[in-house]
Amino acid sequence: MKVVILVGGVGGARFLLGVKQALGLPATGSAPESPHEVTALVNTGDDVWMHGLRICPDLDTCMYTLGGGIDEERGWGHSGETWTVKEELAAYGAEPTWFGLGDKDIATHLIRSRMLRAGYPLSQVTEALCDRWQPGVRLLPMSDDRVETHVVIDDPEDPDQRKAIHFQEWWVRYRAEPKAHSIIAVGADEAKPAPGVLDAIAGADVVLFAPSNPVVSVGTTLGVPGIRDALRKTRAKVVGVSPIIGGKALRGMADACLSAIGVETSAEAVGRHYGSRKESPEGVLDGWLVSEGETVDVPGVAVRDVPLLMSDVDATAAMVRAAFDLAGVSVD
Ligand code: FO1
Repeated sequence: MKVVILVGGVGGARFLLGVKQALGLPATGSAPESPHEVTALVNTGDDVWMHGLRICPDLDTCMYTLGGGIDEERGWGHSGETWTVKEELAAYGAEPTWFGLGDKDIATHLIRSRMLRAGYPLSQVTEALCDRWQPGVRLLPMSDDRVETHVVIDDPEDPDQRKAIHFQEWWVRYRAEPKAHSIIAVGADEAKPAPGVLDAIAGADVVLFAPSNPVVSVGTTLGVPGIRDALRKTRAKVVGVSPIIGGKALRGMADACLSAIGVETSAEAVGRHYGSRKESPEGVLDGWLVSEGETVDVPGVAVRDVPLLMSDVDATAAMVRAAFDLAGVSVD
């Protein structure tokens, strides 16, 4: 079975672990004999140049998580990490000092930055890095072109002014506290889907939206010209998993982002925001998995409620099986 999943970072990576288990794939490493093909379309709007290095948080989080190298408790970066270079940079007063660059993680960014400067596209860089990590799924950046999420906030130095800061500064330095007046994916309009993205969607047997941030992760990917149309055209069913449980965003900053685009923090509002493929002109969903006990109505979309907490891989795999079922596909 060909499965395509739109993912962001931490939540997306955990969801991919469940996809692998639901398909009987080993947790880490790849299984070339498996009849299943899994392609993750990964958000790159969080990507950022720092200290001369290109950082791709969502791609790296998926690669380390599926490759067995993630720091479980942080959800990003390497396990067993040290921070010597970060301390040295701080000793020089080299900004930004608020971003945690681990020593092992820096090796990834050095290789990526060198390959990008040599002219390799991000998708080929990712393939090269994954050769070591063997995530067992194909990790495709949504685009090889630079798309960066920026957030418009009140200028802390001058509250009468507004300024746009990079998503990483808003999320890491300011903990998403300053109200986001608007969120802009800079470069999205000129971006093209990375090679293989549109073919993967067209050839899929099922497409899933991980319970990632519907604005700055799945939303950014949907904003790459061509991807939304491909999702509306594919013969595969498209089933999303709500990132909102009981009106609360599980992790991260989904509610702060949703209010920036005027969408209420509820499974129903997010489902309607994605929209029905059949009934709305821009809609992309056929199915919507919401949390057990929630009654949600999304016109033109089949809604099912199941336990949605990704408390462990078994729980996540159960969610994935429910999504497959809702899409009318079965693994065996
Ligand atoms: N998140 C933090 O909260 N603090 C950090 O210092 C931090 C550093 C970092 C370095 C590399 C990387 O790949 C991710 C990193 N993240 C950090 C996580 C990152 O900001 C978020 O995971 C994504 O951008 C949102 O999904």
